[in-house]
Amino acid sequence: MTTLQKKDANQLVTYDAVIVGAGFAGLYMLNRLREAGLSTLVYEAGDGVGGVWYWNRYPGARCDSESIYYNYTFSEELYQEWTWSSRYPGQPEILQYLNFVADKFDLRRDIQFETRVVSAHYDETQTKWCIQTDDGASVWATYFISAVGCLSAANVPKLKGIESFQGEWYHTGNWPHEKVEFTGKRVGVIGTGSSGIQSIPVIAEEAAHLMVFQRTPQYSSPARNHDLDEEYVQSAKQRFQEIKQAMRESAIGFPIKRSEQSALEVTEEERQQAYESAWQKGGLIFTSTFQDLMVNGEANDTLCEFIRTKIKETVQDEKIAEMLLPSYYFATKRPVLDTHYFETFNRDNVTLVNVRKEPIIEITPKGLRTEEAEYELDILVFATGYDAMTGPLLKMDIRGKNGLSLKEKWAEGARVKTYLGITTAGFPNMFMITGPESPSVLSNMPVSIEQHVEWIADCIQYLRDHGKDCIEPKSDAEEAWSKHCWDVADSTLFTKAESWYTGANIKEKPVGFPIYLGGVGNYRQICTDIAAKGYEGFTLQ
Ligand code: N01
Repeated sequence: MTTLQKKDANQLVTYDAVIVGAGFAGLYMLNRLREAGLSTLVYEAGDGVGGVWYWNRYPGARCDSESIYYNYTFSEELYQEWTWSSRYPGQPEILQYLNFVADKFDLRRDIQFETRVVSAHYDETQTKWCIQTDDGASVWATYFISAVGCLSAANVPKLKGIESFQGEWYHTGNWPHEKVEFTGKRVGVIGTGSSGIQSIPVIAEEAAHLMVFQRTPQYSSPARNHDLDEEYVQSAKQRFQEIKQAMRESAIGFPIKRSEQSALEVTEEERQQAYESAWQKGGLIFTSTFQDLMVNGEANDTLCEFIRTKIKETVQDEKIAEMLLPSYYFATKRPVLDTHYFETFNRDNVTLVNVRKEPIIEITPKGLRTEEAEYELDILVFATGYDAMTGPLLKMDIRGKNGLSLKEKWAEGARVKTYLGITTAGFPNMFMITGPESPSVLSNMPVSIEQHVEWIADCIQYLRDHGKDCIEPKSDAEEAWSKHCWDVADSTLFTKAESWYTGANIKEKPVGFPIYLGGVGNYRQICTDIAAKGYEGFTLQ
């Protein structure tokens, strides 16, 4: 559905702003900049809007933020017009929502679909970005804005022999638009993160046999999804302003109050009651049950043990239950919500393989070989995650002043460096929506996206009002922000696990912690204060 004519390579058009990506972030950024009167173009690789919700069509794909909070809040009219059907929105419904938004605000006419940005180079003499796309065309833009998301660079492990596989294989983040037929098939799923755990119970229902190749067992708890009743929906709509404000001022973008008690200062019975109540309610609420779960290993262990007991109670075969017991600190890898995940291992047509104990050696024409056996498969599903946060940005060849590439800049130290997670020194007039070192993936994404979009739009307005051509963070401000970001993370348990949060899931990637954990509300205040001080820490020219 390409609505814009692709530009001829010799016909260089100049835009005020070019945005990469037409998901939650790109759509709202476009709307804001258009309202401000900027000529704006969005490039989108897919043939429709939706971002991650366009690509992630795997069976069982569903968001585990509750639907009444997984919305834009910039338009009350939009909030009132749209009605979700279930507690957690399924992928098809989120995609419908984003299409509804695109139609309501007439966004498609400024989006060029089926076009991937391959490079963006800053030209110091023109103080503009030259952006090149995979159709060989180039355009100029004053502002280059990434809305590529944090989880859009799929990680397909480089396994020997993949090209020889005679069956079909898919990555969950690049799933076909047509239904994949599992009936009567021998299916293998590699990976037990959110995508694996959502898809495994659904595939098991259909497949003749399902092999689950697990490297690290996960703490997963019941989502307890259900249809929403009319009264609940109406009550949320009536409380729009209250919900909006509470999300914006909260710790992680949800209007949830965290307990002020330590898990270690209550009795064993009180602690079990708190965990049982959270387990029965469902949702990502465990870390709110006590204030010290993410900073105190002993406190965290009490929750880990609670969930391990639940797994043992659910899985009938003791040996399989044992294989499914996680041992890292809860939530230091992204906690998972499921619908009948552990119950799935009670089925006769499901086999669990521990690939930590018997590592995968290669993919063969017939299936997959570990150090102990060859497993014959018709379909192989890679639920193996993403090169997160920096991966989507570094897929593009982004070069700032003096030809410095972003890849080189972020490879030079052990850690990524940004100022506020929105900008990075040496790359003037480049903005990253939910970039590394912002709250991003450890917050409710639409809330964080709106905050960044509004901050960026206000910043551009400020530059225009003050006759400035460009903005760039100072190196010392960036150093201080990156250090602060790391110090906050390192005072928690989050840095103690090997996870995609730290980059440990990608072999050649420097390990760090490019997520700001200081809280969504606090972070918003920091960004607002910096803007109010005339963009403190930035050079404006
Ligand atoms: O990816 P993951 P995901 N051999 O990285 C394993 C969001 N999301 O797509 O833990 C064998 O979490 C890997 O093992 P290990 C959400 O933020 C949200 O599931 O590295 N195994 C792990 O088990 C989520 O966290 C929703 O040892 C290999 C799995 O693959 C994020 O996206 C739904 C391997 C990858 O898990 C990513 O989730 C879906 C190898 N070579 C996603 N390489 C909802 O809102 C990797 N693994 C519900």
